[in-house]
Amino acid sequence: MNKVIFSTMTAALALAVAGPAIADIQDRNFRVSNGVNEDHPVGDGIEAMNECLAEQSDGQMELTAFWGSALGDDLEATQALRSGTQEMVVTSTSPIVAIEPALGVFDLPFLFANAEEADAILDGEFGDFMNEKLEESGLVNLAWWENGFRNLTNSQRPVERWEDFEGMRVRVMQNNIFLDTFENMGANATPMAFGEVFTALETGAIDAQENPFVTIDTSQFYEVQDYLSVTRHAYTPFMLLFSKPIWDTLSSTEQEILRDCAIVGRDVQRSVSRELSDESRAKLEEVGMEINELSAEEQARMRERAQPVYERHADSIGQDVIDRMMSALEEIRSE
Ligand code: KDG
Repeated sequence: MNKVIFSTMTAALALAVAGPAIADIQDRNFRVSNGVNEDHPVGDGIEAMNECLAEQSDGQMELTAFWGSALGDDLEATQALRSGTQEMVVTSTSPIVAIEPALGVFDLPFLFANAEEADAILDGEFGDFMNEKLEESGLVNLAWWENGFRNLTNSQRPVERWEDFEGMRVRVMQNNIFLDTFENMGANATPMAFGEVFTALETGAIDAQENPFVTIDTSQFYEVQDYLSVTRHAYTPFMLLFSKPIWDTLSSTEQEILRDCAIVGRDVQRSVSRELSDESRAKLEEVGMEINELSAEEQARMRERAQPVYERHADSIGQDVIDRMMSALEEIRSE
């Protein structure tokens, strides 16, 4: 008889402990949008995050993804989060500087030398500092994912020196720093939402665009571009943003599960992004793009040419933000 009482009490205690956690989780289906296509590494990150959510919420929480700007471009989707009419978006930082100008620090040309630096900055104190700013704008950044190092494609000629940009009609993200960077090189820069780029290249409305190899591949830009110049002129992070008005209605258990699974998704997304980058570069050569690597000397000349952009945009970004970034980078580089 004692054994029955003991096992009953144990079961009751277990339920009492687990109960609040399960009760804290409701059936949730969060919409997440992005401008790239599902075969981009963002798709792998979302899949990994969904598996984690299913496991941690006993199948009660899941993401439904919308691709190719189906719910609007980066800025439109992010505004929907702020108004509480959409739950999540995976967006580059660049188009969101209209909401949080400090994000413009990531657009400064040649800021990061490699992905390791980017990870250390984004996953460290600087990333937390930026996340606090984003929350003031109604956005919860669950994790920093990877868009990647950006390279130029065009339909006119190889770009081997900054002077080769002269007169080239280059699409840039909707961001004054990118606009200034390419105008400063002599290009005719046109700000444009990502979802419009393929058609603009196809019709000849623009000559060029710039994105990581993986995006050039998965968005089929190789079908309408002949030349790929490896410039690595900027590293763009992705933010996995959640609507703060909706976030504030979730239980702490649900919020913790979302944060944990966003990190699981991040690690998969970054890993696939870096594995696929080399494969995409090889594929772009196989399908006939003429690829040139900027020499270290020419990259240094391009970097030097771009320096005035830092001074011109210090006020809009915030000199304190730039100083914080530079000292964080200096610390990483001295390790
Ligand atoms: O949603 C992400 C994409 O739409 C976009 O940010 C990709 O780097 C990009 C670009 O050039 O707009």
